[in-house]
Amino acid sequence: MKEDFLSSALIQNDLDTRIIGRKIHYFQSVTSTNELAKQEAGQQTPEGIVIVAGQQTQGRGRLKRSWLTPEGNIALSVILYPDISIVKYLIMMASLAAALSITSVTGLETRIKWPNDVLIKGRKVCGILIETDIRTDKVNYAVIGIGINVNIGTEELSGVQTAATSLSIETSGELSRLKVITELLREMDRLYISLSSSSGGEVYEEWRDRLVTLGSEVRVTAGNTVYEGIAESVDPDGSLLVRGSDGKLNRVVAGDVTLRR
Ligand code: BT5
Repeated sequence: MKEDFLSSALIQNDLDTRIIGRKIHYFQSVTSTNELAKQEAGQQTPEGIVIVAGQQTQGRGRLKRSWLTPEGNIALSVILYPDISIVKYLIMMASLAAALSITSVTGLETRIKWPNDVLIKGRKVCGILIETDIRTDKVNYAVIGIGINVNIGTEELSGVQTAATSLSIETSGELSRLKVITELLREMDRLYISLSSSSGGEVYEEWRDRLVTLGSEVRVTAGNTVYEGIAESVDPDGSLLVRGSDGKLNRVVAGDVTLRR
């Protein structure tokens, strides 16, 4: 299960992307690929460099939560210097690229739970953490971190509180992480180029159509506020619109969703 070999050269040789994956730095194990990418980004490393690891000892989720990355997984972070106008689309681009690439490699149906989880049959298989450094109107950098559970079993996910799965659990067999990585970087490259050359509308629509959240009864925790109701739609800026039982429409910019049905 764990002999699925990876190296910077192997990943690089399989890529025909224009921006994302210009240079690959592969490590067998790191603290957090986002942490390394942020250090590199601060030194003006060229756009599109990707830090990949097969294991993280201090993988991070949002709000200081942890992301479990045992050996056999994929953790990667991409360094970008986008225009401020497309920052809001990065989460859509990343979750869509992850969902599309997983489906293309495995044939499995994937859905997105707002804002950043990729699910297979309702279980989380991929998480995304975007960290940006923005000063007034200038983006110093954006680091897009993606974690995908690939060749790990249920026992390795037993520490996770929420419903989780991996590609090998869902396909009952070992997968090539190289294929998953190259397909993911190809999709990201395609979507990033389309974002830079268009208004982002296509990426928004494709992301919206894959959201499992819409039309469902939800409970959304945003800081100290909890919204309950029907997730009616998402705005092009990524906010979730939740209709409460009092008929009021609440706009949630960031939060955690629990699907109630
Ligand atoms: C996320 O946070 O889902 C973002 C995860 C981002 C991980 C990538 S890996 C590459 C890069 N480097 C990093 O250090 N991070 C990024 P959030 O929505 O806050 O979800 C975190 C929650 O997911 C945890 O509290 C657990 O309940 C659950 N979780 C942790 N590890 C998991 C795993 N391997 N699979 C499924 N769920 C997990």
